[in-house]
Amino acid sequence: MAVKVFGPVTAACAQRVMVCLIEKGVEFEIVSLNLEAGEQKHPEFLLRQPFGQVPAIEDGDFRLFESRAIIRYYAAKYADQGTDLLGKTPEERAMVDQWLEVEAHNFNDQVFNLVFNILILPRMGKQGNLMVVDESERKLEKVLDVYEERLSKSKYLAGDKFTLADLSHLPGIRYLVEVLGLSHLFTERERPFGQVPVMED
Ligand SMILES: N[C@@H](CCC(=O)N[C@@H](CS)C(=O)NCC(=O)O)C(=O)O
Repeated sequence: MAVKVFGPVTAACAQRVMVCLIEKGVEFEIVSLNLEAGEQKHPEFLLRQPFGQVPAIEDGDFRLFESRAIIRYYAAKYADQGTDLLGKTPEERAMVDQWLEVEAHNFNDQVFNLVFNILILPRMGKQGNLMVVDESERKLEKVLDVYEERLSKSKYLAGDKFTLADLSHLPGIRYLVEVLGLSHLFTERERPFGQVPVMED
């Protein structure tokens, strides 16, 4: 039975889950929610995700929310299928976890501020805060400095193989480059983080 992924295909957090399922060769179907209409806050969806956000998955009787918990689950459940996204030894796995945490707390926070102020607020007829945009871009540059240093020593973030750590960045990078037009954040760097494929729509 195909895994159900709740969330519009355009939502970055849902894309994190979809790209992982694609890498693992797991069949899935999208149950699309209209976020602008607030469907994620409807009582029946709150039973799946009590904070009223996407994504959530349903896999037979099993339900899970939080995109990074979901990708860790599928990388472990299908460890021997598709791309190995976790690493084999405890040390390799710990490196993947380390860079996944960096993505969640250092990278994603700034991407969220940029998307919110440049895209979402104007869509709601409100003005984005340019000071927050400037500050977030500066903070993001510093995170990317760390990545650039790291990528001068290893091919991918967690080592010499593409893992969940890289995969988890793909939706955010796509938003920065394709939606917000901030490709200079990457292209002006010596190592533009460009060994990682950017997900197609
Ligand atoms: N930590 C959560 C964050 C989920 C999240 O922020 N989802 C956004 C879409 S990317 C959402 O549902 N936004 C609508 C809302 O918050 O009402 C995860 O990674 O699953």
